[in-house]
Amino acid sequence: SPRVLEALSERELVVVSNRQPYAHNYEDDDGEITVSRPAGGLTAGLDPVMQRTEGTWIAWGDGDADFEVADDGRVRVPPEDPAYTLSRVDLSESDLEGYYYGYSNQALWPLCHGMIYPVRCDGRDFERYRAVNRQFAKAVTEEASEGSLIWFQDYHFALAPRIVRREVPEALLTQFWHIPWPAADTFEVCPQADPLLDGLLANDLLVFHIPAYVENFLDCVEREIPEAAVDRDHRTIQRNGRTTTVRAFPLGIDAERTAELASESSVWADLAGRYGIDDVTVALGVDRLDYTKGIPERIDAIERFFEENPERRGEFTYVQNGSASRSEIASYEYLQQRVDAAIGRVNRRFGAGDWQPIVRIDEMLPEEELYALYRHSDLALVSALRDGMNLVAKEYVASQLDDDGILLLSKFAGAHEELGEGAVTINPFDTQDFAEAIERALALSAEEREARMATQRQRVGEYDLFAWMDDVLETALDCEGEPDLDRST
Ligand code: GDG
Repeated sequence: SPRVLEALSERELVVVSNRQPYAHNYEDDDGEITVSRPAGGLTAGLDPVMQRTEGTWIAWGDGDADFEVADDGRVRVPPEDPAYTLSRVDLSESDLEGYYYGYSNQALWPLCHGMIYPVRCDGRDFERYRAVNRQFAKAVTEEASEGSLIWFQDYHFALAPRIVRREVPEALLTQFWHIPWPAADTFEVCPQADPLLDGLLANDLLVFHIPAYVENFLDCVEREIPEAAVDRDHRTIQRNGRTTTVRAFPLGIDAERTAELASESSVWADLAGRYGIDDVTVALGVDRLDYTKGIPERIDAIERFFEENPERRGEFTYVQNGSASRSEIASYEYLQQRVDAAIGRVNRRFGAGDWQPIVRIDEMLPEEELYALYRHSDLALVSALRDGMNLVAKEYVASQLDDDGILLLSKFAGAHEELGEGAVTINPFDTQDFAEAIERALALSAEEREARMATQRQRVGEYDLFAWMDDVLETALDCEGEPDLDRST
């Protein structure tokens, strides 16, 4: 909005995220440098804002790959038309192990998804996490002044706001938490609960995807920090004379761009031929291979579906697109083996001739192919056991230019809040009902499919990435004076 852009022309915007918006890679053979484009939704969405406001982006990055400006880790981006500064924080192997693979992904990730079994809150990892948060905070304070708006992304930086607050007390601090916040009796297993909450409460504004996570967060503060005054009506927390406002704004996607990509259907024929899915009904799953996404549960439901609907064999294929993720961690390696074994089992059991019940695409697809797949899939299966939002659900909807697909959506994904109306809702833990839901979805009439998808597509188009960004930034600006208590949910 004009107000946000005007405000940001007067104060510097500093974004802090683990992943960097531009990566510079040396080509091995000729020593030439290639630059990869912004990866993924939020990064791609923030990039134009950064370009217009001349901000600074701080992220983990390999200092060796710098060009143009070396030594201090700073680079001007985008390379062809430099508009803002990318400042990279160089991390050692042991930093990464403790901070990223350790505390972020073995303590906070499972904990916030309510999965206690894989949680490892090792105090040593936490010390690395703290040290890396200090390193990022230092990079922030080198850039920021009292007037800056500092925007932390995600669970990698729960401690940095407190450190920054000490150095620049009057800066405006905000954080977006991309994953769920768990119930208080889950969070309390964490031995570092207090410093984590203390770090987050240094923000003026803390944003989650949906109201349930806000409520959980307020419960945790009430339970763990008795001296904090939690105002349930206004969703604010007062402590030591400072206020933290806590809000829910569900992250959106660039729906217009998605529709453009999906309309580019020339790649479909080639892709469908390559994977042998040209003349079958296609159900699609797209996930990082993560135990929160409910992939084995989905394959069990597919197996049950073929068991109970033998007439579907030979004419229905489930396509699983998923690249390996965080493989260094044992629970991820185990998941990958489990998924491989399950797919092998179903394909051996039902496969016949050229037809495969499950087609596995384990490479990272170029965007135009992913969007062709979205557009041409008859069903999308999103079966997360817990998911902060799940952008795949929104990307599928925004790609349905003919309003003829159906989204099967777990009620445990944040996206269900907005897309539940129109989706076929599933509980991924209920294999029998999940299998029947696939059959129910296939039986819907064209009119019914169209009505459901049109409702969803309207929502995703209206509350898109840019509407979301406006809400977050405007609310952050409001936090400076009296918070505007009416704007959000
Ligand atoms: C976290 C939260 C929250 C996947 N395969 C390919 C590919 N992708 C892209 C998708 C999508 C993204 O990866 C995955 O986003 P999700 O939202 O589904 O999941 P997480 O990675 O777990 O993200 C989640 C999100 O943060 C944002 O706040 O929604 O709840 O867990 O954009 O398109 N992209 C391409 N090829 C692939 O093969 N090009």
